[in-house]
Amino acid sequence: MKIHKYLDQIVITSVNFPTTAWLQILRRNYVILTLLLSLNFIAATPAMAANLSGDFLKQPATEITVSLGNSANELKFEPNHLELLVGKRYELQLTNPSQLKHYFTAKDFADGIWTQKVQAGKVEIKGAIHELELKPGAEAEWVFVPLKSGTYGLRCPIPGHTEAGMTGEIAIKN
Ligand SMILES: [Cu+2]
Repeated sequence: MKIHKYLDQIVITSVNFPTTAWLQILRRNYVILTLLLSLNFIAATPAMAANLSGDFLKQPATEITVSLGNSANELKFEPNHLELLVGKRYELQLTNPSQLKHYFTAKDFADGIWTQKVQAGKVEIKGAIHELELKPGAEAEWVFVPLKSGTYGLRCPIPGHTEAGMTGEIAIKN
């Protein structure tokens, strides 16, 4: 398990936390990564997911790093095109080396994959994830297996960022 020493707290939105738990989390002043989770869990049934995890967890994950912005604060994903294969296990390392907040938003892509986990600091999140928010200096690791071929759009929806070219494409092939 990778633990980034400067990433020890995250906030999960859209999950029903008791209010007090929320307040405790929000009081931490070094929250640097927010994961926005959707509660629409993936189309795969629990039985499918169990099978998938049994079969797919055995294969080593292919590591891919995508940088959200860069140290020159250019508004782009690097790389901005990913090619993935159905049935392979991937470990997507997301980093934000810029001084700006960015999102990794890939709504349809999230419906075409099975997410094993998203890990940020000491917290692991399970379930379908459509959008990740990375504050400056944040890192997150997304482990998944593509299930459906297709070409999926990627963008950072922060006002002005998509328009400036902070977009990308994720191609899943059979
Ligand atoms: Cu951005």
